[in-house]
Amino acid sequence: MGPQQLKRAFLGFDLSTQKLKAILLNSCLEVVASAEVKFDSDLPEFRTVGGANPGPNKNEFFVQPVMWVKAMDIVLDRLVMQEADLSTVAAISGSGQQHGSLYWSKHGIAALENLDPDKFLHSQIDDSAFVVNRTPIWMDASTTKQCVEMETAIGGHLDMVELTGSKCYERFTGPQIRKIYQQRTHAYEDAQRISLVSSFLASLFLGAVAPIDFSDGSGMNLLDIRQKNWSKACLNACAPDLEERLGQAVSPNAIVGSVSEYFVKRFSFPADCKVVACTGDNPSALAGMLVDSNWLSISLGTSDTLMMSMKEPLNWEEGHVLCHPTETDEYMGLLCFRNGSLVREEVNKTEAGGDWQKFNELLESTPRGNFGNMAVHFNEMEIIPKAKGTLRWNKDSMPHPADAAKGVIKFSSPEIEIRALIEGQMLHHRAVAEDMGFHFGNETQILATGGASVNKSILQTIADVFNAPVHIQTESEAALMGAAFRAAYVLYRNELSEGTTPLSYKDYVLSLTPNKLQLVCEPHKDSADIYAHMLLRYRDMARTLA
Ligand code: ADP
Ligand code: XUL
Repeated sequence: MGPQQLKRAFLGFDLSTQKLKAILLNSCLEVVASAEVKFDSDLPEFRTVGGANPGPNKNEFFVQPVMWVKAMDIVLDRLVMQEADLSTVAAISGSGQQHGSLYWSKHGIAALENLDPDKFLHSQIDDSAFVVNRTPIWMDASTTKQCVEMETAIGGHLDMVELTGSKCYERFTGPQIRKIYQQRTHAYEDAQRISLVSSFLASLFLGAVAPIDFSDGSGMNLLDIRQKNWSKACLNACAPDLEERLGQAVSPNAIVGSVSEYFVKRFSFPADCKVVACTGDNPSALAGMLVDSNWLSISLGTSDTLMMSMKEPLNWEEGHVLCHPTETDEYMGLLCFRNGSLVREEVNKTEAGGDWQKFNELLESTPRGNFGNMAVHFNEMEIIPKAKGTLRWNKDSMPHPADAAKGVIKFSSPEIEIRALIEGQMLHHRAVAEDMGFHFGNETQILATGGASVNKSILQTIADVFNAPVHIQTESEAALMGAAFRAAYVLYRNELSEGTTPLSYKDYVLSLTPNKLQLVCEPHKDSADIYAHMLLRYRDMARTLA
């Protein structure tokens, strides 16, 4: 590395459900600064709960996009207050919660292209920048009708799976766009461009609407994941003149341009600082994990997600196959469970006064298997299976229709409630992963990331239920790290002289920084027996609710 390269830094962002976080890495990919803005507490004027606003109708959830713009103003100021030297940032990339869609007005695009460095972003990219100022996000499950219509139009759900890697899911962007087109036709017609949350993040830095990348684009039911371009059949099934609103999709390994003058003048970014295509939070987390194919990644954020690499796209009837964020001829499998941290938080509040330490003491004070007490908590409509409700069974409950559906009203103690919740969640994740064909064997290793991965008692339950060792990384926020690593890697590839074979993403990152994996929990010897039996019972419970 030359002296100039030694002074270079890389900036990553994660615009997730509950917060916007930034991280600055030096040329050895070590963290030198970070800052975050939590939507509920730092921006109370938007009245979000867990980063989202419930909509007027059932199963609707949205965000006012200007909240995210304001968060960007604040997070950049917080980085500057830490004396982060932004004049050395050679490349930026980002991760965004998947599926959400933003609808740019003509005025909004003009504002983005002509930002005045003396003013905040949010005073220029305000409500009028978007024709829909209640942007639907991934928690929205209100588009069942549009899902059916899109699948029918292209020949059924199996064709949708074959083309786009997923059957139609309510939160996926295609059905969401179709709902806007049907219910707010004028707004759709006025929308000049449509961004995903990730490409919106890139757009802010670029000073122009940035392209959508293949990997996050795979969460829309619109992209042909093999051809890596928009499927005409899906576009036609969704809304008219959609291709011009989406723009051409690009590889996640693309540089989409340099930062706009606004960032050069206001924050002293170098004028040639590159903006690397931003991607979805789950692909970005996979990029941040740097692990082999025998690893199952479990992200415990607002949603719980399971991720794995795939050489070939399998046709999963449930779950999702996405274009891989770094190995562009490969794929990734993704299972998303909606009832993750927010349910754990709620039970923590009612059973342990909101104190995680107490929650853990109670969890640890009960034996594995919980005396046969088990629970399913689908507080909001779950994604797989599509079911809502709570069900508790004790050791005597039987999978007979009358008895099963009723279950037990409440368990006899907080510790039993807590263990039933955590074991139930993890049994659910394991059952679905197995149904998708993921094989758990002696070689299986688990990497846990996301907010709840700091909780060792929860991780021990994961090790036991999955009967596999659980590891964490020193930096628990894989999506954020993935964003900054990708910025560095894509710049490296771009600067290679012609004819040189680039290192793979993983080899490049690991040549600069070791993967700081830490083994935190190993399964207990009796786990395989205990949970094999519970897994069968769990399947009966989930079937009862579905
Ligand atoms: P997202 O990326 O979806 O915005 P995070 O990955 O930041 O979310 O995770 C946030 C969640 O982490 C919170 O909802 C909170 O419940 C959970 N969390 C934070 N600390 C703990 C803890 N000690 N034990 C369990 N969960 C925790
Ligand atoms: C994935 C999904 C969520 C969001 C928010 O399909 O809906 O994981 O990406 O994290």
